[in-house]
Amino acid sequence: MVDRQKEEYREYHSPHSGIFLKKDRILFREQSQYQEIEIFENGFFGRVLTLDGLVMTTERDEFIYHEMLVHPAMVSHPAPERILIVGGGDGGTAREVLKYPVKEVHLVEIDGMVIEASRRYLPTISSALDDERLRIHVEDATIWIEDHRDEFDVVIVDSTDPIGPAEGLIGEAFFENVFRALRKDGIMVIQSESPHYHLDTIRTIAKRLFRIFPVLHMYTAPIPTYPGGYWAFSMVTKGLRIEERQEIPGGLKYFNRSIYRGAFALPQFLKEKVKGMVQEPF
Ligand code: AG3
Repeated sequence: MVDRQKEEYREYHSPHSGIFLKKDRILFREQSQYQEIEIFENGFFGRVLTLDGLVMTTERDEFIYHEMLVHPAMVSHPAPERILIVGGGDGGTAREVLKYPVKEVHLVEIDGMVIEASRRYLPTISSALDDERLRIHVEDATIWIEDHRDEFDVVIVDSTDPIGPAEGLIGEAFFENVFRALRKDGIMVIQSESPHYHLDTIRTIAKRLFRIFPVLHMYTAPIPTYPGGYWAFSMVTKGLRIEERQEIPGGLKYFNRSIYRGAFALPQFLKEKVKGMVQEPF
């Protein structure tokens, strides 16, 4: 049955297609200095966070994105102690990182209102934002990182689509600064958009990373509410070979050893697009 009473949320992924979600209840809607932030309730996906009308995360499927953004890099590092999260104001990435015995996590989010709204309306996602190992900096990460050299074991870029405020986060200057901010065995991972809708963006990200980092891997995961329901992640190192070096935390809902070994296997159309740049680690 069609429920015409409720406002419908639509996100266009192309001029011809997209996703719709019923807004059962709007909990938060505010224009920040950077973007429009909205959190609404949906009968299937639970609470949904959108930024400028794009789905960032939902209570039902956020575990796939956040686990897949964090765990492949964390388990691959020989001793992940100092971690940098770029973006990630909802706290989901920090929650996953803090499942490891890390010493210090820095979260650099440009928009403080995303953090405040998530603390208030997305408690299961933002649950770790008060952990004493976490330091939050409400700043532009592209500038913040310039003063940090040889400091981090893992850098995780949990950004919005690379248009508007997040554009600089796929820039070569930023990637160079990340290279310098990483310690010897350092790993960076960056969410890299949809193989179905953003294949050219994926190639651009790969090209820029490949110019700077000697090792580039890519992996994918199915995320129902993102464009195409299918998402890419790029992972780079300064030469470190990827292998399982940390124990996988208990209680995860998506990531496990088989996913770790299988996720880097790319479908042919994506593999061809990043040929000569991306290697499969296993
Ligand atoms: N960051 C990636 C979301 C991109 C979704 N894009 C879109 N809906 N067009 C999510 C941040 C969650 N911590």
